[in-house]
Amino acid sequence: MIELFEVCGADPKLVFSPFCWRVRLAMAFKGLPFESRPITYSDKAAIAFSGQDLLPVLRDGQSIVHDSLSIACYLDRQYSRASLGLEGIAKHRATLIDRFAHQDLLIGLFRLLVLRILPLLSLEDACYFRSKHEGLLGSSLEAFADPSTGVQLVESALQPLKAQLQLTPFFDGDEPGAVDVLIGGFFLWAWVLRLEIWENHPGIARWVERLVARYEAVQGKIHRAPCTVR
Ligand SMILES: N[C@@H](CCC(=O)N[C@@H](CS)C(=O)NCC(=O)O)C(=O)O
Repeated sequence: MIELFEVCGADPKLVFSPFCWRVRLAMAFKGLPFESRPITYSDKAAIAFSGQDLLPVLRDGQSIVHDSLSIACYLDRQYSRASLGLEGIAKHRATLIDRFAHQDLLIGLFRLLVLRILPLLSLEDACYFRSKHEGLLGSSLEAFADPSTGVQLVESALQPLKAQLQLTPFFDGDEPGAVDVLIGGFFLWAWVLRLEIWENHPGIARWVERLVARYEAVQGKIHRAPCTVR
């Protein structure tokens, strides 16, 4: 059985990392069952076997893979059914889309979500999360969590996505593929944390509903943060 080591909050059923959601979507689209191994941010011993300290990590028999895009490529190579379309030149294109998605979309969502994440962590994990991110950002999380900049960044990122979804139900056409995985992981992260910033964009809202439906049809109901997290 494929094992997915992924970030959880104090409640191990609540998994909410954008990168872990990419892998969950990839496995659901390919119809691959997996065992979730929820790990807290600071529990580095649990993934020491992977030789690095970030989640997600996939263990499939003797194969150990980290990094969401590398995991999606591994799954496509290893399991040919329901290809995500990551072979050959398509992998390079996916890498470029990944870079674009990190700009406005990821940073904008992170500004809007960061203060929702903190209360979902254990005290020890919240201290680790704060100190790591404040070091990287060079500012307090409260100063970084600037809703107007966050909304502006996300709204700008939504424009090409909206236009594309007027053409096809998924970014990759009639069926979901690598682009839906790469972008969708970020939206599922927000959806699990009850930030539905796309509520005024029906095309995006319907696409998120499709992702959730596809996922839940294979893996069962998604555990979301309590409504009080808003
Ligand atoms: N490029 C990596 C990024 C992975 C990543 O940043 N994971 C975060 C969770 S969202 C993590 O493990 N953080 C733990 C830490 O910062 O110590 C991917 O696509 O998987």
